Amino acid sequence: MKTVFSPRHAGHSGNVELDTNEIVPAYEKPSRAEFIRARIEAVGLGPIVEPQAHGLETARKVHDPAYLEFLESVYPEWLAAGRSGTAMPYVWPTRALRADVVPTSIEGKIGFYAFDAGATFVAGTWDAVRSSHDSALSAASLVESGEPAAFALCRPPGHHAGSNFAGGYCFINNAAVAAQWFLDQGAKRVSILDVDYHHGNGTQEIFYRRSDVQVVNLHADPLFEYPHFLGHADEGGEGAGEGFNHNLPMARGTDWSGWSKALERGFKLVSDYTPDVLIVSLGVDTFERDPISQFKLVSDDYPKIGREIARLRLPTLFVMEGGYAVEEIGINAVGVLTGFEDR
Ligand code: OKP
Ligand code: ZN
Repeated sequence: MKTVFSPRHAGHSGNVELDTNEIVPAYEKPSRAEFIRARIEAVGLGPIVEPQAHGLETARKVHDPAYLEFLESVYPEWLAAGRSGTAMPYVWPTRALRADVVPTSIEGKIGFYAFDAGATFVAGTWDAVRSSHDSALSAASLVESGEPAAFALCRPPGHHAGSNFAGGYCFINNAAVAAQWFLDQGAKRVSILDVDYHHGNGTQEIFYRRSDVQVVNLHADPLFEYPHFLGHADEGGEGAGEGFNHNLPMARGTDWSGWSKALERGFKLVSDYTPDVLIVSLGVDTFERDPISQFKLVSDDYPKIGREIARLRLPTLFVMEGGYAVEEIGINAVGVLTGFEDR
């Protein structure tokens, strides 16, 4: 299968994150994408092409246009306010604060449009975010034009980004924009299967009241794991979206035997929905040696995931999300793709 990948991801680098009680280099770093690219070349998965430039029209249907303008302007405004280095928020409009008035100061705005301190900005962030979004849409076009599958090697990832907030290393929700784009091309139903270790709270929020995009999430139980405040099994959608959101939270230490059972349940939900297209939010932080995660999948499990996904016989767009064990991220992510192609 073809991979769509932009070297412009690398501008989103050198940023730091708040980890428990110290500021550390961000786990979501450029080498992640480079290891995946190198592995694609090593196994000969297929051509790697650069994305076409896309406008933000489709993104504006799943994100608040004011939020997208904020993403573009935040770093210049951060500098103009006399600050330097990584821009990150430190105050959020949570319960009992006003979430309906956008502050004019940069420190107010950056908290207003985020749910955590994990989506941080440096000078090259917006360009990298745009390129990641473009990769998702260009890979979606390949599927739309008849390729059985395509891989959007997106960086930064997207599944924690919601209609008007960043967080968890995510800015634009690449999978959500691709889903909207397929609908705009005439698809009636799109399924998003999110196999990242973390719950895709942004994807869930964006489609929670809609029936045209089914969201199936396999993840660590938010009772013990990030993002902590969404992803429980009783979140089934609302209004027109009722019955179209499915959460399959799992315990700490889950290995293939438990995880694959959840995957089977997810497949049943997807095939009962009879989507026109499947989007896989592909995170490989379920890996046993992932530095920030607590599941126990091994490298041999990833081709099995791909093989199982192929059995759904759906046009499939893979969109890269998380995975932080950089030495193995290529083996594991590309393992899913070669398994899908049964090689
Ligand atoms: C992004 B994706 C702090 C841990 C929180 C945030 C994880 C974001 C994961 N000590 N880190 O879903 O892979
Ligand atoms: Zn993750």
